[in-house]
Amino acid sequence: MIRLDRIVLREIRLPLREPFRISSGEMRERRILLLELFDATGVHAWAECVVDDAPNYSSETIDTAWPTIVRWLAPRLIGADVASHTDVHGILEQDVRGHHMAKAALEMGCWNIAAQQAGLPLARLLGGTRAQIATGISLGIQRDVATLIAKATESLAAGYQKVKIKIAPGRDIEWVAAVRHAVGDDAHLMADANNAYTLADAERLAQLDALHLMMIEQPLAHDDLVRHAELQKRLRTPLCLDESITSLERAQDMHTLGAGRIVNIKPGRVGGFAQSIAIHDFCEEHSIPVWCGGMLESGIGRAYNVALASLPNFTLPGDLSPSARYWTQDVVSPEWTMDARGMVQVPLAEPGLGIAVDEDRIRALTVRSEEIRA
Ligand code: OSB
Ligand code: MG
Repeated sequence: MIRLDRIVLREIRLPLREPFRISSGEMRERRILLLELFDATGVHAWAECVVDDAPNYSSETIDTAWPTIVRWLAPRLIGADVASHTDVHGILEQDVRGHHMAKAALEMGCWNIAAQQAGLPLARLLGGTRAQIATGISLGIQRDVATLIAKATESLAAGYQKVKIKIAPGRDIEWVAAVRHAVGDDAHLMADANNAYTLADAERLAQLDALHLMMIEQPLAHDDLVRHAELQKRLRTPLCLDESITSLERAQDMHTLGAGRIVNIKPGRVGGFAQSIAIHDFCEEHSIPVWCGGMLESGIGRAYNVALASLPNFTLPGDLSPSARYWTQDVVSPEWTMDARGMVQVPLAEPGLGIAVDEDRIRALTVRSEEIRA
């Protein structure tokens, strides 16, 4: 049983080591929303809400998630007896539309509390079976092709098992072709367009077929399925949906319509772990591979993603780069690392997240905080 008696929200700011540019915007510094959940039994959980400053990935931002948690979501949990962590999704979903990332942060924090109460590593509570996760890198849009080639080459040399190249009109076929030429036919490459195209671009996108990519991620609108289905008919390369898969039902629709053949699961985007597992299970039943996406999380959010990615149908490398790819210093210790084969270890030695949160550093980085009590 979970009974929260206090939740603390904090905003910290962490500059990215290098700007991260996607077709819909650029991030230089992350405004990170962290939550601390205090259970009446004395168990305590850090959680991360994966919103950013701007609504260019989803409609949520840190400035929508914060008041939504304070006014609408946290009051449903604080002081209430919640029989199981698996009930939290339904409690938060009831008559509150959208706000998946805000809901997910609370829900996943409750799963962490339940894991600690059960004495289980979070990965085990989720049903994870892997002890290490294959990792890919997501390369933002670079200043020129030469820089992109250099980064892709370095990434493969460092052990990354997949290189995802962000594309946009004018920075697509030629750029990806140049990388393919430089790294050879065996390297695992994919492209992510973050909604930069329309169906009118189908012929152009079909030129990517010649580059035998693992997949093309979310070429069309963030909420589209029907046009992706039309596009998939015209491409040999599998489409992978990210933004469009906001729930189990959307994953089912993708399958029914043929709108994609792979799913990028980001727990924040779908409202937390219960939906992530439901999507994972549905995809497994229908032979649709999944992988865990990222939202430039701090080491805290990364711990949740790594735990999720240990489930059996996460058969493709996740966007789970080590801390040093993003930050000069992370907020967890030890920081997340990857071995020379591109593997990240799942923390299995302790209950819960299994990593130490650097609370002093978080306090020092906090630019605003708010406490909600019963
Ligand atoms: O589309 O997957 C995306 C980051 C922010 C918003 C959207 C996306 C991304 C990434 C980053 O690709 C992946 C990572 O966290 O390394
Ligand atoms: Mg994406």
